[in-house]
Amino acid sequence: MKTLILSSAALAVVATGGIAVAQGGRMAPPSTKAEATAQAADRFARLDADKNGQVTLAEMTAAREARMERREARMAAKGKDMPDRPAREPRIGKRVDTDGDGQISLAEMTAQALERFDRMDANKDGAIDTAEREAQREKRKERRAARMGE
Ligand SMILES: [Ca+2]
Ligand SMILES: [Ca+2]
Repeated sequence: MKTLILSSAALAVVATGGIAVAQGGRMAPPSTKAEATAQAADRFARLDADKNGQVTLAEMTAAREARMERREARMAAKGKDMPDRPAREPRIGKRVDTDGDGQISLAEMTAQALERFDRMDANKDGAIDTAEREAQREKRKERRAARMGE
């Protein structure tokens, strides 16, 4: 279970490539499109604090700050300091905000989740199998190593 938690935290970092959306950090990567859709809906519900059906940059920033605080509390409970990492500012990327209104709708968030799913689903059978998951994990490691080396 521990590795699972770690890998979904890593996924959250990767996800910031498109949108700096807060992932809970406890969600396993989706195995099916239905799961990917459900996770997008979950995430959307968490982010859309005022429940108006749009996620604004302010809502993303608030979610990010809450996440950082939770992480800091978790680290403190273990007697550790937060790793000194440059903070990524939340932003609403054009890749997810496809209608360009500066907010993210549920449809936009779902579309992005499915797009990511399709990228992982190398053999296009509509499911992410272990091999595909492994491949994704490797890619993630490489990308992270590249970032750290910057
Ligand atoms: Ca909202
Ligand atoms: Ca939009």
